[in-house]
Amino acid sequence: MRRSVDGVLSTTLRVGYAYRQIGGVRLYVRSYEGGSPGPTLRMKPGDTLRIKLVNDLPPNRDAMPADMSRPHQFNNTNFHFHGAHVSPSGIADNVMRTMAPGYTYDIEIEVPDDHTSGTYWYHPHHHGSADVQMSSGMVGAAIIEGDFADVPEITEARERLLVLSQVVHDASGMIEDFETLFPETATRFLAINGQRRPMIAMRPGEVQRWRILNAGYQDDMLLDLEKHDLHAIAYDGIQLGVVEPFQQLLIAPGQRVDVLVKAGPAGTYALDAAPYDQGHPSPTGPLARIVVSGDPMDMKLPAALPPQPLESIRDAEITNRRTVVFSATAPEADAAGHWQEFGFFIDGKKFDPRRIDHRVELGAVEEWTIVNTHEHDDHVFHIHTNPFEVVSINGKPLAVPQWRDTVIVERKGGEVVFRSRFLDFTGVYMVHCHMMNHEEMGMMQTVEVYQP
Ligand SMILES: [Cu+2]
Repeated sequence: MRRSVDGVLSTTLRVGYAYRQIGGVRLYVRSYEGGSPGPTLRMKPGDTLRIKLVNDLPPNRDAMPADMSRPHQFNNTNFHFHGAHVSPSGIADNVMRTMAPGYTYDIEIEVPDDHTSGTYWYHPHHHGSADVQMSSGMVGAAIIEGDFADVPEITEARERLLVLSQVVHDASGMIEDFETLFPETATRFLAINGQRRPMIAMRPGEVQRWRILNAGYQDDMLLDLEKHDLHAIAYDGIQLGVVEPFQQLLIAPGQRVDVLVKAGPAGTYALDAAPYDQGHPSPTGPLARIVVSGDPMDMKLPAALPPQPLESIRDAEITNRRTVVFSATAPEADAAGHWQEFGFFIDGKKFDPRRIDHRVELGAVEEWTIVNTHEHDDHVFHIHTNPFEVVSINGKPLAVPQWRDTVIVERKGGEVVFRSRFLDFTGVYMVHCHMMNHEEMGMMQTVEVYQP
């Protein structure tokens, strides 16, 4: 864990190959600081994040392809602070930077004083290599502290961080070819914090707060904790205004959910990824075992939460509307197809970093409709820099609109409508599918926010 001191979180992140032992398998993959996940960054609103990123990977062996959306040059990297409302320009959260092997780069990100507090994360975002690097475990949590300060049932709860990942590797325990990642059956097993099926200890009646991050490179997970509800208190780092209890909770890649768990009687309970159909079967299997034992505690779930921190966007605020269409082409035998037979598009086009797809005035308040015309797969919409308020899904208005930075858009014409304020920062940033196989193959656009 790396913490801010006197308003500055100063750290090195070394990117290099490392051996890892996980679930009885020996991997040799790209990593942050030799581990997976990378170090957890903890800061407060108003802090400055100052990172020296040392790219110790070997030189790239391949030349740039003519088609940018063929995965390539796996040893280039950069840094993205997912979900943060920070500058996308210069040496801040700028995913257009190339951090080449053999060089060291400074990153400096100022977190605004009024930033929402919650569970965020970081990962590489270089087009061509991000998927290979994230599936190798180059992911980490970034926690902005200070939420629920007036809710003792939450501040007194023991906190745990659960970084979910899909572990994937070739016969040599490496990821050096896109074919290791692409078939929809590619995942070998699921892990939490780089461990296969770890134990989580609780006492009977204890309430714990779990910060859950789906850092898997590709798929949804339907979380199921045997005989226990998961009580959601925040999505994507943004506090909810009411506790939402779930028997099963779906989390897409890129999303976070903070939950309270109140342990039942002594015993061992399974935390699993349960079957779910996202167009292909989501990966299933054991995630952790919860061992409840010891002296009982009488901890309570909060009866109420304070109002959520972001003001709902009124109809009268909207200055513009636009529609964004996710689509794909697939071979007839979808699941068995080779990746080169697929195409992934937004508004009918593959990603081109030289093209600006959306120009938005600074201060605009927009309503976007995201449509997924792909027959085979749900997709996962994510936009950088500003969170959005989901107001309807598949034509049905939400009773309580939901602030998010990442949302599932269902296949066969699924539709999500959200509103967003484009505040504080100009620059170019990304809209993309957070299923990294899709992003890497072109399901990404640029947004330029400009000062009128
Ligand atoms: Cu997708």
